[in-house]
Amino acid sequence: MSGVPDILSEVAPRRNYFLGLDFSTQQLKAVVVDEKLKVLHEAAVNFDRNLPEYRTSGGVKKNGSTITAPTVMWVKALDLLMDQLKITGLDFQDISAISGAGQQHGSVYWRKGAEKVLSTLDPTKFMFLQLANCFSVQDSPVWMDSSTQSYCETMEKKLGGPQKLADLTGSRAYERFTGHQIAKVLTEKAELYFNTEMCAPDLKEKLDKPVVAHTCLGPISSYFVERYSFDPSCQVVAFTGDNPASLAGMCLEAGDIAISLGTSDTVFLWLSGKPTPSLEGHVFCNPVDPDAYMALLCFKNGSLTRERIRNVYANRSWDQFDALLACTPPGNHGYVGMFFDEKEITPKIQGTFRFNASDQRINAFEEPATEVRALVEGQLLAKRVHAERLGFSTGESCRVFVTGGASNNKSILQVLSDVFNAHVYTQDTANSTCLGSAYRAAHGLAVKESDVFIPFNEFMADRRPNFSLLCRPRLEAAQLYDSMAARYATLESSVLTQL
Ligand code: XUL
Repeated sequence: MSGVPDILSEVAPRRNYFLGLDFSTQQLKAVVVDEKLKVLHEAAVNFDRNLPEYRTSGGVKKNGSTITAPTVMWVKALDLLMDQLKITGLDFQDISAISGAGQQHGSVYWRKGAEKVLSTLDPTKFMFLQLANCFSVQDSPVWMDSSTQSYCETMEKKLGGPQKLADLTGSRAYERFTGHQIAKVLTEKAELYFNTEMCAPDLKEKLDKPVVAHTCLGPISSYFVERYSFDPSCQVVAFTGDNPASLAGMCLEAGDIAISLGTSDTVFLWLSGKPTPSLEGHVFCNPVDPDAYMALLCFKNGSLTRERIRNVYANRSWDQFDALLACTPPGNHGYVGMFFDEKEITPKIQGTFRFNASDQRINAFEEPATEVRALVEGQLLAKRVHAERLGFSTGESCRVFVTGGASNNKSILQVLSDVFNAHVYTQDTANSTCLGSAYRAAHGLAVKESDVFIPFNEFMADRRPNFSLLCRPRLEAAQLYDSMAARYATLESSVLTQL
């Protein structure tokens, strides 16, 4: 009827948005993207700053080599994050699918009866209040923990040695991996283990079948529908680890290498074909392609060590840190440093090791600038040396993609470009883990709706974020780092053999 407003046609149509979550060590982040995968909303909850009642430092609690985080803190962070997203103006009804990622290897121990509580959550109340008593172990071991060495040795022995274990699982035994953490709970706190709902015996029956990474697991729970007005059909795509999500967020192609400069520094590659796990690094499932894998190297001493050296030698200022780096030449007059504040993962060493130009170990460098350059060069040479052992070759045709907190520090990136003799790129949005989660949500839903697998890079082709060239390698410096990489490898082996 003309002249009479049609109320129904004025109701805004549901948009096709995707939500990505990232439970990192220090904060919980969210990003919402539209159909073209452009970022619309972002939110973050920092554990130390926004949840001081849990008394974490850098999101964790340290007690010697035992490093944990209060499990319920993560739940409270999710409660706060959802409220923050609402304040940004997001209409949750527009979200078609969600996926997410988390720091890898952190384990959550659900107390007996938790499943029932989870399935009957009251949408008028915060989740953290309802789940407060649902964890048999209150503090979750996280990836920084290195307290399980004896359990690692036992497992390697039982399964026929480290290489056998790597052949079976993609990695030799590492302290932070969940199996050893669970074995520690069983041995040292048996009553907590037996009060946990989802653990052995009969584990196989208790767990759902593993699924390929892009699977839609089902619609979002009624708690979120009723509390935040999600559409009941909103799909949840299987979550993954932070590094795999970052691989998706950077849309890596064969031959590229990604370097994430964050709490931990990680180096990762897309692996096609049959993987050959070795005693160094890890082979993980690929987060977007069921026929491929990814290789990963994890360096525990990343940004926290850079920040410590900045605080001590550069007056807590990145500008001063950069100035000190700039006033020393590539090669640092032959001085080399290795700074492993925490027990390192690649390789397994702790301590600080400084060398002069004659490869002699010294206690200190004379100048703060020498310390700063030794740190930056040492960290980046280690990445090159260990990536080459995984089969990676440097060279002008290779592209290095950087992400993570330090990826906007131009002076560190120039050293990276020279050490790898490669062009260094970054994406317009540095937040690749969160973004990768949102992309995985969109991709997972697209595959479900089309009923055939769509290769991820094809799906992303006209949607991937722009990336820009940050640094070009400088010929002279790159040549110098070729020989320095070999020298660094020899010095590292000498440190390891002296342990
Ligand atoms: C990888 C690893 C770290 C964490 C950081 O194996 O332990 O990169 O995932 O959150």
